[in-house]
Amino acid sequence: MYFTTLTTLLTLAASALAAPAPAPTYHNWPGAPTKTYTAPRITHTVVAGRGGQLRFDPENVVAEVGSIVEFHFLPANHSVVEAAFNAPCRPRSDVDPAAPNSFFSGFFPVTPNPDGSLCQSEEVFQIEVKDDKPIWYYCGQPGGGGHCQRGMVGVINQRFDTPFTLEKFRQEAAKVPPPPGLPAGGVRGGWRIPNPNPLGGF
Ligand SMILES: *[C@@H]1O[C@H](CO)[C@@H](O)[C@H](O)[C@H]1NC(C)=O
Ligand SMILES: [Cu+2]
Repeated sequence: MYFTTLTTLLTLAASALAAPAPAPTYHNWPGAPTKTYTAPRITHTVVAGRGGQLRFDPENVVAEVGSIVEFHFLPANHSVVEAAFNAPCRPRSDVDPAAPNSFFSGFFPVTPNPDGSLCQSEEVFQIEVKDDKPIWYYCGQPGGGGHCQRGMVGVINQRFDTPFTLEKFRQEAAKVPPPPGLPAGGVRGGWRIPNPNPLGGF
């Protein structure tokens, strides 16, 4: 009896030790479904507004399928919106029926520290790279003539052997009459989560 109980306890203890750590749970914006990743992901960080400039940095990311691209936001009030290459400064969902859920991060109003130094948004926006096709995006801030029109655009997995270049995308963006289009329906197509590294310097 004693022996059986001991064996059972040891078996239970062993299985508890062997159990995989629970997958981290990422919460979306309020009311959105919770996403649980089933495997660890490589995360690529992109910073919007580094140095106070209307730029994403890096604006050209190479990311494997299944990895995460995480957007961090510095002052002023930036966003990230998915676009189609041939229609910059517009939500991709406006022009591509195959992408009704193209991503939009919402806006991230961030004010500089009292001493004027830059600080990060309290939240970040993550998207998952679902295939190896290029992902084009822009900042949807219409203020100041439109951040997209002023060159705040970027790409994930540009194909360097094609004419579809970031430079071309930026040139065409400059010709789009402001304001840039914003997706109806608010934040979507990704996860807006607490900033995992709010004190990280950028
Ligand atoms: C941020 O920009 C958006 C879009 O222009 C605007 O609706 C929102 O009021 C701005 N937020 C702040 C705090 O300025
Ligand atoms: Cu912007």
